[in-house]
Amino acid sequence: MASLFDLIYGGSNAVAGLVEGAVNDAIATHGEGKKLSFPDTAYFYPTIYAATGLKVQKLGDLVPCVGVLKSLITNKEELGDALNAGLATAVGAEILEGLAYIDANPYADGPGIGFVPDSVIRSLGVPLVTGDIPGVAVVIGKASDPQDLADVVSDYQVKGLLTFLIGDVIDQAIETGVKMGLDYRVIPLGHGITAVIHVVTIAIRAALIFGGLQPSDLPGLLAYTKERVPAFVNVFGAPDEVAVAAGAGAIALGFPVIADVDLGDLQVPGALVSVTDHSEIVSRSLELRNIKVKAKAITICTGYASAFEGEIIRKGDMHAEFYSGNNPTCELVVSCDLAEIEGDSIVIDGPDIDGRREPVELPLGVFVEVAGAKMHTDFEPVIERKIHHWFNYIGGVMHTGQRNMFRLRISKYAFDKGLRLRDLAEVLHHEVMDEFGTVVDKCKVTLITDKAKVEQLLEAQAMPRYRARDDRLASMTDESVDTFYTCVLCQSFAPAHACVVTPERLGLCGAVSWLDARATKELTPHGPCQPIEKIGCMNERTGSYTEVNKIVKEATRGAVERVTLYSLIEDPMTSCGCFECICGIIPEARGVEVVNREYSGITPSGMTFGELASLTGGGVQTPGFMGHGRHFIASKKFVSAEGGIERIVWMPKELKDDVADRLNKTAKELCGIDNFTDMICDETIATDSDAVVEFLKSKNHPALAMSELEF
Ligand code: SF4
Ligand code: NI
Ligand code: CU1
Repeated sequence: MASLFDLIYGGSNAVAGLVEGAVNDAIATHGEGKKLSFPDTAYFYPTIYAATGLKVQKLGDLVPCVGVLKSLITNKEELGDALNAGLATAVGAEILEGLAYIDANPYADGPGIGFVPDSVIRSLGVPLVTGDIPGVAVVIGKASDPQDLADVVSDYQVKGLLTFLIGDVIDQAIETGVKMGLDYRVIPLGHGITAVIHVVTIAIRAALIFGGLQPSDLPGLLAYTKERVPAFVNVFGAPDEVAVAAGAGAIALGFPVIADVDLGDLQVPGALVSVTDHSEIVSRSLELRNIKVKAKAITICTGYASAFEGEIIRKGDMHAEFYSGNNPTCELVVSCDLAEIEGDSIVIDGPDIDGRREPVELPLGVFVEVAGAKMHTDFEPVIERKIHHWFNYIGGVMHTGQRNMFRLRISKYAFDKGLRLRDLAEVLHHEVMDEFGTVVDKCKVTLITDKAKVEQLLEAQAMPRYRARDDRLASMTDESVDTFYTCVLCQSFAPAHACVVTPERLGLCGAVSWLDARATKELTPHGPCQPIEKIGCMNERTGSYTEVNKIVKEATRGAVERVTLYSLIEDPMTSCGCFECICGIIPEARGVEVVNREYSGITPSGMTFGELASLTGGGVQTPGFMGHGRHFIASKKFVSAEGGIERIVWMPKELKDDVADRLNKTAKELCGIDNFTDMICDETIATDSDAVVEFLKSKNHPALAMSELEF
């Protein structure tokens, strides 16, 4: 048998030869000046950029890269050298895949999706830090038995892992009915082994996006992927030498490789391991990468897992629907005294979904009573908002919306398997006690499908409480509280970042409001959210406090010394990378543009969201650019140090429409402007800054009359 070195060098030299030939051919065909890029990224050829700082933008830029690649392959029989040859193979794969993108998207016909855009990586930030996605599995090759492959992938799916498929396993997964797509956390990349680079660049871009890694810091890059990206590789079938060389690249990044063939003494403990029994692959893989999966200790006949959250149930597939458009509905969590909660902890009041003609349409009142010494009415909406997620985790159940406006569907499949309303109630009861056990001592879940009773609940209890909560939220200002909170949840991949969460400024991911932060502190006293006493105000306009600075400095271990709450220019808040929006100045318009992650086009600053976003992140402060949550846009504190919302001159249309009601209300209150969003430009009007200014003039936009934005 060939030695591991023979295989790695055989594979890496073969790839180097292929790359050199392909680059020369491409230059002969297209010329050195031919432009090159992967779609929707600000990081060029990410592996090459991160490792060397070289920005590949045209074919000629690849010539020195080929040189670097060849110099990495020493053919020396040392582990370190062999791992470098593995990295060279990754660089080679990146170039070969990149060349395939010349003129057209080679993955346009699917099923593999090829290169993954930056925006998807940003969206994965929060689920990765919360442990909602506990790890990343890369599955390569062809399994001897497709069903074994399906079992492994489904097991990862149920455990919430994100799985990438490369090679024939894609067809095997399709054939065995594995549900695929980002929503299902199973992503086919491509058939060729070089497609593995599309998961490698995710890990590498995570280091650039979240880790604050500087390009050309190769040791820093390798330390980041090893310590902070919980990925591993499963190889099915005997790998050829190119696959082994690629595997060496994975090992260099810190990702263990688990093969299902007996590698004998080719094995490297902890890094390259044989597991020939397919039923042990999942557990051994998780163990090798030290991935802990939060067990969902509740059994539901159709399965219960966060990976089912994105499941869509179409009209034709549904057995029953509870929809606010057709019937009275509401979801309500109320806190009460322990003594007030009586009788069974689960009650179904009204008809279930049996014995009726499909589709069953019913009213639904979801009424959850909670009691506990440490319970606070402010935690009610925090718990209530989780109902959406908990229902969605149930296989065969889809939930959208909240409060008195929602749609809940139960599929035919789930009904046939035996799923009934009682199961839904059990899930809520279990999760409330499990997740909120620190504040909830007793819980009762009542699902009501009797029309008159739901109407009664809606009118007498739900609507008044929703209104009271909204009033409380609206009255909650930064002035009205004496405590702010930090959130450092994202430090697991952005170690230098801390968010400061205030009533009027939620965390930049959009998922952590001041109430959430307060509840988190209560639920996990030593957890990610810690109080900041509101003392030591140095500048009211910028929102600068000695205490905020002190706590942020501690929380970032000295990385960030000063942040303001309300300024875009003076010590703006840092970003981890998973911001919903980014705000950046447009000097010629004396204003700012606000761009959401989903918008992929160009903006008046001349940059895309991805390019704007690459200016900040990893805990770095970049005056003039700042990440923030969607909800912050309509806040009276939005860049208030620079003049507030009147500075907003451009937003993508979708974002503008989404925030219009609230933003217009704020504009009316603060500056007496009616329909402010009509003055704000969007991509359907103009993206060129001169044309934007013309539009603003025609609308008499207030920003034009404001002072210049200087920094
Ligand atoms: Fe991460 Fe900030 Fe959101 Fe916390 S609030 S999860 S630190 S982005
Ligand atoms: Ni979610
Ligand atoms: Cu984050």
